[in-house]
Amino acid sequence: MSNRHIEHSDQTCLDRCETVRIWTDLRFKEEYVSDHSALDALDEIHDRILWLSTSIIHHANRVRPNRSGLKVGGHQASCASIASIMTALWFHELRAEDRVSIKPHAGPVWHAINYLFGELDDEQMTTLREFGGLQSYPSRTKDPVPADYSTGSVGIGATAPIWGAVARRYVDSSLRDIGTGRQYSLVGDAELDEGAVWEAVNDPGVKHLGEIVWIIDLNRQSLDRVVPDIAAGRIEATFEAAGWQVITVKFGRLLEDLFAREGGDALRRRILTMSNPEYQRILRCSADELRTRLPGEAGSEGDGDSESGQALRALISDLDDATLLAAIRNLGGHDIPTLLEAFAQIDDSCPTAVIAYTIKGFGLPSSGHPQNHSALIDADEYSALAELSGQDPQAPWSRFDPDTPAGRILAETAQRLARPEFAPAAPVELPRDLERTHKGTSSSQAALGRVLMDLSRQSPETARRVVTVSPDVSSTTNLGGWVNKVGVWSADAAQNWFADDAETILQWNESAQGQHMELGIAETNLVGLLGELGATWSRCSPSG
Ligand SMILES: Cc1ncc(C[n+]2csc(CCOP(=O)(O)OP(=O)(O)O)c2C)c(N)n1
Ligand SMILES: [Mg+2]
Repeated sequence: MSNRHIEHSDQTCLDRCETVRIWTDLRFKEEYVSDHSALDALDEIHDRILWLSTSIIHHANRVRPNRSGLKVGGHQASCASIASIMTALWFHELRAEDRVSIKPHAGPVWHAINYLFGELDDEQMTTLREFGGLQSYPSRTKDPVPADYSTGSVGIGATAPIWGAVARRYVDSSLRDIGTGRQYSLVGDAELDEGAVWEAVNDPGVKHLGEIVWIIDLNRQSLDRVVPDIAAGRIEATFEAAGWQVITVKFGRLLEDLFAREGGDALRRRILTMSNPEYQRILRCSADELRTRLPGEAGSEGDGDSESGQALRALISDLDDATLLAAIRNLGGHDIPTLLEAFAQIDDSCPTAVIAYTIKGFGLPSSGHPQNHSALIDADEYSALAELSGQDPQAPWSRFDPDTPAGRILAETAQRLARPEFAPAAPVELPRDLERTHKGTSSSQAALGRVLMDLSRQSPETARRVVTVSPDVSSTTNLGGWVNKVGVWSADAAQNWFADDAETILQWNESAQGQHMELGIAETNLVGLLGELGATWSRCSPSG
């Protein structure tokens, strides 16, 4: 696709936002301008994805017969939070050779995308959490369309593509020319509380993996609460300190446009300095309440009687209710052109974290409410959403006509993302006997070291398929001989400064041809890397 997809119409942002569909708490219905531009088509695709993902969960909980009466579940608010990010990613940025790990609770968004591509049929859309049906969390083995990465345990899916990238590079440099592609993680912001995330980000080898792109859905909400701090600065600094590029997508075009007006500085300062819980609270306000709360009361943090409070009041008094409500929730993670501009800045020479500000439940009645994690819309709200989306609540599954702009983007994307058929390599013949008789007592570690050395002598072809991994215990687990023989794998070759030192027994020769991988004392990283190396047989197709 070309840049035309991020071109705006001739209208100013504000005019445009006044006329296009404004998602608020189902209290406003604005017709959106269908000017047949690609941008409008992307908006339309987003709206359909929001509708379908909400419907998948709605059907499982409120329509499908439920003999046990037990809760089925699913997370409409978590899906709504990331639907725009996934629309921008899939329908503009993603390539066939890329791989994506999707935040667990966004499974239905991904099912909706697969449905639009025609990879799922209407009946499958009614099977969320049924035995053999669509999985609530993306699965490589249990979903009808296999996910690139299985996710579910919060925090673990975020790091999997790092180890997937290492495993793919290993295969590419050592065994089979499979190229590379970006490795995306779509990460919930509360996943960053998980220690394993920082264990992986800080691994010294990771800063060399330019194919890593994390897109963080910064909705400031976890399961139970609004995260108290404005933590984005800390998150940005932590990624930067680890050698990552950081791109922050904070505001959408409507807010940016307001910031440029008289009183705009005061509005920006007010939004930037209010606490996360206060911001979430004002997302739940009517336009009238906003007109009082935004400038703030005298003596409060946002002092409405101060000069800036008055400027802010004057600015928002010029806005009609719908625009004011749209503006306060106009965060960059829901503004597709802003996201596309951010994606265009990704520098593939180092890992990237795109921090996208979003609203949990965007476009749903529970939008921004601290307790919306498991909230399900009721039948009336579903009907209202159907009306807003131009959809039929009785027949919710529908795709785009191929002759519409959205249908054409769908077809182009399906073609772009098609992956070639992949035949796994034939397994090598394993030797039955390494011709060693074990005598006496010895440790299993010593036996492992000997087996690896014997293997490299008796069956070099088999040994070429062996990769060892250690969290800083190679020498103490008797891998020294093996490491000396096969070398240490590294994305970048490094000089061995002790190669000429007579006292050095363990030779640390790093190159992309090495077969031993060394990590720091970080056992979750170890398990993640082992898992991805073990999955290369099915992942590492010639398409990358
Ligand atoms: C290891 C682990 N701990 C706890 C949970 C329970 N849990 C599920 S979702 C969630 C919060 C997720 O918040 P976030 O990642 O920000 O996603 P959001 O729904 O806000 O997009 C928690 C704690 C889990 N699934 N896995
Ligand atoms: Mg969150």
